[in-house]
Amino acid sequence: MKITLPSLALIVLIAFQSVSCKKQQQEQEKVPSAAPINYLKESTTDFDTRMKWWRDARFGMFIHWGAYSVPAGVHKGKEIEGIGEWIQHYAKIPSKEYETYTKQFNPTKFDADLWAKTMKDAGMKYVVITSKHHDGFSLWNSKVSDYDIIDFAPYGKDVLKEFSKACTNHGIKFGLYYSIMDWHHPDAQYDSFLRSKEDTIGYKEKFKKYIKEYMKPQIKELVTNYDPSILWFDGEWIPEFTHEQGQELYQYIRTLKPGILVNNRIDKGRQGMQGMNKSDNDYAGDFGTPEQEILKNTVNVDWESCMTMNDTWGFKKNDQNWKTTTVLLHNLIDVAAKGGNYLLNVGPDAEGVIPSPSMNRLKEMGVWLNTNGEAIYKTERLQKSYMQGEGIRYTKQKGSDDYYAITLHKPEAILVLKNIKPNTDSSIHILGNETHLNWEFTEKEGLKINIPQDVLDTWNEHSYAWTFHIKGKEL
Ligand code: FHN
Repeated sequence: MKITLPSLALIVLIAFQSVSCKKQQQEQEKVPSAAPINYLKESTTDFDTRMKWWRDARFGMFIHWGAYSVPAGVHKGKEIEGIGEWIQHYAKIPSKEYETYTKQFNPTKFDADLWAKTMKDAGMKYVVITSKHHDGFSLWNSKVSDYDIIDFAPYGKDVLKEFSKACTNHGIKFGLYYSIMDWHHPDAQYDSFLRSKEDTIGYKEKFKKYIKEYMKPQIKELVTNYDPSILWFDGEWIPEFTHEQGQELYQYIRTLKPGILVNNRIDKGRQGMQGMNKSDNDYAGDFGTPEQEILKNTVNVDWESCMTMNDTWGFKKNDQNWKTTTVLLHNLIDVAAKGGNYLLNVGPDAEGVIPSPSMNRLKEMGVWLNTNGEAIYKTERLQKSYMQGEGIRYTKQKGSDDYYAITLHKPEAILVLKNIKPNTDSSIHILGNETHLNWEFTEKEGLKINIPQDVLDTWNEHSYAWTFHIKGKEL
């Protein structure tokens, strides 16, 4: 081919470019990559940004579902004491025998879209579902385990994949529970009832292997394949698991997904069921986790109270001790007024059906929140006092002068509020009722709201609580 001047110039240009590219690449290789971010030392600004959606959400669903839903609290004809997902422990079932339940886990009635719509209609903004509980059975297609819903159980479909998609479709943030304690894996198998506490066979060393070769690969699968907004750890109390391992795991997870939220049970700081971290160390985890209880007072750290609707997390066919909708809503209101989140549990049965008592309560909570949600979502607690006596809670919309006084019982004809001073032009009404309520404020008596009899007469068994909306300031 005859090389003309233009093509010669082109060849020179290409040659020059390739030399400069190589030089630039050599320069870049010399630049040390940025130092890894230490997520344990996150700035307050970055932390607040990451936590914002969760703080605004206030209300989520906990789901305990797995092989334990098959026996449903009864083993060899005997009702077990205690929570249903601990049946292997309380009935002292060896793993091999327990696997007969796992082999029966075939939730043919599982309907991911119905679950997601149920949460949305209930006014729940996020969900945390058990990916693997203490029994070690994985509800997803894990490449590092055959003890999972694809390889071991007859169902053979990835419920987490279906459910995460349905949650996205309904605008529900998707979270995953993962148990550090594992009663099934040969390198773990901690169970205080089934083996002595002494490290008789080198469990501490074996558990390091379990973390490296099993737990971390599983966590990577969960974060990579299901893109959770939350990882909710549990079972951290086992003696083999250490504070250093918890800190390393937190750093590992945040490196996988920097914006993810992780609860405080990733580390060793939790003070039992009270759920908040001891103050004697810098423990990993973004929020405290009171369990089956609500903090007595307000605190300046994030927290989420998780509770059952009856007495068990995992399904028990004979547990009919359901909390009333009134109790459930009053818990939510109390938690929100104290600045916390409420994670309310359902335990679906082995067919994938959420028990109807749970469904009924969720529906009723959703109706109340549909009218009163502005007093719960995106609120903050009052600085001085979140409550007045036992029957009134206060909240405030962030960045506004919109205050809410929530009466947990039918009020009297004159409601006296002590914590808020209305703006002079404030129009006060009950959310869901357009009647303008006459009021007067004096420094001495506080705010007196007159409630006409015809309004009082609308209180009924499904009222649960009335929210008085007041534009003003905190006293
Ligand atoms: O042992 C678990 C229990 O099964 C359940 O998962 C609760 C829910 O937070 N957490 C542990 C008990 O503290």
